[in-house]
Amino acid sequence: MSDPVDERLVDTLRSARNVVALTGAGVSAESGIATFRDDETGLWSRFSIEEFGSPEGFARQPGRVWEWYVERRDAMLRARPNPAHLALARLERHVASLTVITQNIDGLHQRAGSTRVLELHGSIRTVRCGAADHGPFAWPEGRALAHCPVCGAPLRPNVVWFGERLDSGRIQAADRAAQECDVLLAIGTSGLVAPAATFPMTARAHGARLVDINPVATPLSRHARHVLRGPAGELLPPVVAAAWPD
Ligand code: BV8
Repeated sequence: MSDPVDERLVDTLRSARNVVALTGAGVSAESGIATFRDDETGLWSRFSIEEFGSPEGFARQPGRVWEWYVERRDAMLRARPNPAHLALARLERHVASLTVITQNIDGLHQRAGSTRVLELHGSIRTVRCGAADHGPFAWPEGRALAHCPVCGAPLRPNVVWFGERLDSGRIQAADRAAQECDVLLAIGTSGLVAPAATFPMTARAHGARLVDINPVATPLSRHARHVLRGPAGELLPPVVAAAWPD
């Protein structure tokens, strides 16, 4: 017998016009994709951020970083959207606007049917030159480190590493969506990485209600009006279904 849904949250969603979902690695956990900071299973508890999450690490060992992304890309291509991704795509059909601001590179929101997705940290779909502004290019065939067709430098995944600037257009669009929304759902993010972690506070500052969906509390939790403490794939779908039983 599942727990009764939170009627206050259902009312908040039903009366919302513009919604933002800020998602992190946790929204894809139930699709079998590793998060970064979960104990034991998190990527950063098994791999060094400096080696695999920074341009310096790539410059030192392009082949090892490339191989790490090829493994992660294989897992992402095998993965399927889970009920949390699908619940957001369903929610989009019932509100004036839903903007998904995601830190994830796996493309699962789009595969679930979400149409307005801002990929703050890039995407596993393409690669770009590791030395100059060449690209983006489609991911090359094979698994070996590939090289830029323009200048021959090692290719890199088209993602944003620590210390790298995010795309300014995406940041501005995310900031605007956070300022204009009535509700911001923070789903599966530890809320530790900037500038992504700033958007819930921007939304709150402009009067939005914050919803925290995560098995554990994060720095965002104390600002939340509603909390779903558990897996997003289990807790979000019943709330969306209760708001719009179509
Ligand atoms: C920039 C690449 C500026 C893609 C990643 C000191 C203080 C504050 C900030 C900084 C600082 N020093 C440096 C900074 C800035 C830095 C930063 O924020 N560092 C932090 C760590 C302190 N940020 C940057 O460098 C950014 N760039 O600021 O540029 C600039 C300006 C001018 C000129 C140059 C530069 C770039 C940040 C992007 C880094 N890229 N990845 C990839 O390979 O995937 S980081 C990585 O972290 C991913 O993108 C990931 O998405 C992101 C955040 O993590 P989460 O998504 O939240 O994932 P995490 O595992 O942490 O948490 C998962 C959560 O899910 C957990 O809470 C868990 O409980 C929950 N969960 C688990 N299962 C479920 C679940 N929830 C729901 N359901 C479940 N089933």
